[in-house]
Order: sequence, then structure tokens, then C-alpha cells
Amino acid sequence: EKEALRVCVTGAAGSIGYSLLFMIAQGRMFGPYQKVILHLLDLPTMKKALEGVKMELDDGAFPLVKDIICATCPEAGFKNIDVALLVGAKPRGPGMERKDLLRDNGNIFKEQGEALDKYAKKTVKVLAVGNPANTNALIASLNAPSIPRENFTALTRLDQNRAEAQIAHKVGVPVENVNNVIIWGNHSATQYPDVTHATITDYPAEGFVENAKSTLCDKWLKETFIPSVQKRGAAIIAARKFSSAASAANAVCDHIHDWLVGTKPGKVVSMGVISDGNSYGIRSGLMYSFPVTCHKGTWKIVDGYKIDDYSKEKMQITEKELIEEKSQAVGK
Ligand code: NAX
Repeated sequence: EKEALRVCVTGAAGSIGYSLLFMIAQGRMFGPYQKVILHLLDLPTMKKALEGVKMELDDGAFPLVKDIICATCPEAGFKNIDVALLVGAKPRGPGMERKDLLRDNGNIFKEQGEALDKYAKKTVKVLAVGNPANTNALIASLNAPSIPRENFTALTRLDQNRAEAQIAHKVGVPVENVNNVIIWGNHSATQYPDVTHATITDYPAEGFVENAKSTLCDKWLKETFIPSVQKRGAAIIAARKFSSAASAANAVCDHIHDWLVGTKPGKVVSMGVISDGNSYGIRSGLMYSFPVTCHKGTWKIVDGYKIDDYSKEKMQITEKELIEEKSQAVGK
């Protein structure tokens, strides 16, 4: 039997945590044979609520869950963990500016980076979900110098899933037939959802390629598709009065599954990863979302896509925002 993986979910008493923990327990993240020890981390004020979540997880009688640990400090939460899902963050309150959020959550991710450095396994795989996710991942990484920078990532898979679903609806194919839509840059309204390199397979009718081309016309892509992917989070809040939770948890499972297990041949996914300065002209040292392929816990940026002028401009707008966030967060 494989050894159980220790997986920490921060913000485990929050909305995303509530969906995510059950998906992990069901095997959605690591497959049907991999046992897990769940570390539930939240603030001390949420101690009681955490115990409630643990009670419900117990009541699921999940064969894959070997143990559940409730923690209200990063030491206990991160002790010896293999995977860190950094969901817990302060939500943006009324009247709060993006830079206030950056400061408050920056402090959380600094503290968590330091704690990962001290207590987690050196091979720990880290995913930042709490916003601003990209810069939070970067801050955590900078504060965990003994863990490879490649082990820190940010979630843009929800954006990719949203984009692929919208394309599938528009052209009328099952969603699994749409692949390789790329999310470039920041998980924010400046992100660039790019269909230039996407593929749509198994057209339902002859001549569908032509139909798809006219359906996915430039005007629709630029004026409807791109803004609606960029603002999908806000649309969910407007409709549900709460931010995306189950769809975010689902995307977290996709991200970690593909990273640890590997992407299928020919399949490209988007992840916020550290830029190396050699890819698509993006400045090095930013946590930028790129197209990647993964193999057993490693990722590689897919090189060689031809970038047109429109895409280049969009990729630079979101790069600029990440440079600004970085300079506010770490002063460089
Ligand atoms: P909730 O407010 O429901 O839950 C957050 C939980 O985090 C709370 O239980 C809180 O006590 C806890 N928390 C706060 N500070 C903590 C700390 N220092 N250590 C441990 N726990 C802490 O928010 P939820 O809806 O679950 O969303 C969580 C985060 O995900 C938010 O920052 C949100 O903006 C972000 N999102 C990111 C997405 C992405 O694609 N990257 C999409 C979904 C979501 O909007």
C-alpha cells in the first residue's frame, strides 16, 4: 500500500474548504487508491467550526481518509505535509482597495511561507488559491528559501475551465472536446484567456470547422468571451451573493491532479508558475500563468506558440499588473 499523503487545506472552515475537503476525501484529487491524512488549518476563532467540519468528514466514512488533524497554527497545520492548499485569506471587504488586500493577505502568506519552510517536507507542493493568488504564491515562495521555487504555484485553472466551458457552449460541443485554452498572467480581471492555440475535436457535423470559425468570430471573442471570462467571478457573486466555491474547489483538484499525476499527452493546462525570463518575453521572477505540461510533480512551460500582436499586448497588460503587485508586496 502507498503511504498516505499529508494534505493541508488552509481556510478549512470556509466556503471553498467545505467543498474541497469532501472532493479530496472522495479521491477526486489523488485518485481512488491514494490515502490521505487531512490537515485542516484555520484561525483560532474558527476552532469550533473546524471541529464541525471534521465531524462531517468522519461521518462520510471515507475509505481514503486515514486521519484528520484540526490545527489553528501553521506549525501543526504544516507539520510534515506533502501538499499545501493555501485557500485561507481575508476577503475583500467594503471600501477595501486592492492594495489593502495585498497588504493584509501578503502578511498571511509571508507567515505561511516561513512556516512551510520550517515544518513542511522539502518536497511539498504548494498551491495558492486565496487572492491575490499569484502574488500570494510568490510571497510564500520568497519566504520559504529551502523549498524549490518550482514547488509554488497559483490557481488559474478555474479561469481555464470557465473559458473552455464557454467555448463549448458557444460552438455546441461537449466540454471535453475543447482543449488547450490558455490563461496568461494574473488571476484577476487583467488575465488573458487565449483561444488562438485551442483545439476543438469531433465536430458533430460536416462543415463544422467553418461554422466554428464563424461562431467564434473575432468580435465575439474580443467583446464577449474575453471580458466574460475575466469577470466571471464577479458575475457569480452577483448571482449567488457568495463567491465561487464548489467550482473553485473542483479546479483545485484538477490543478493538483494534473501536476502530481501528469497531463495527458497533447493536453496543455494553465498554472501560475515562476517565470524564468526565457518564456514569451515575460519578466523573470513573477508568478505568471503560463501554458504548461506536467509529469509526476514537475511542470514545464510549453514553448514555441506563435504570439500575435493582439495577444502580446494583452499578455503585457497582465504582466504589468503582476509587476506592480510584486513591487507593492516585496518592494522590488
Ligand atoms: P471564506 O471567507 O469562506 O473562507 C476563508 C477562510 O479562511 C475562513 O474560514 C477564514 O477564517 C480563513 N482564514 C483567514 N485567514 C487565515 C489564516 N491566516 N490562516 C488560516 N485560515 C485563515 O472564503 P472562500 O470563499 O473559501 O475563499 C477563499 C479565498 O479564495 C479568497 O481569498 C477568494 O478570493 C479566493 N478565490 C480564489 C479563486 C482562484 O481562482 N484563485 C477563485 C475562488 C475564490 O474567489
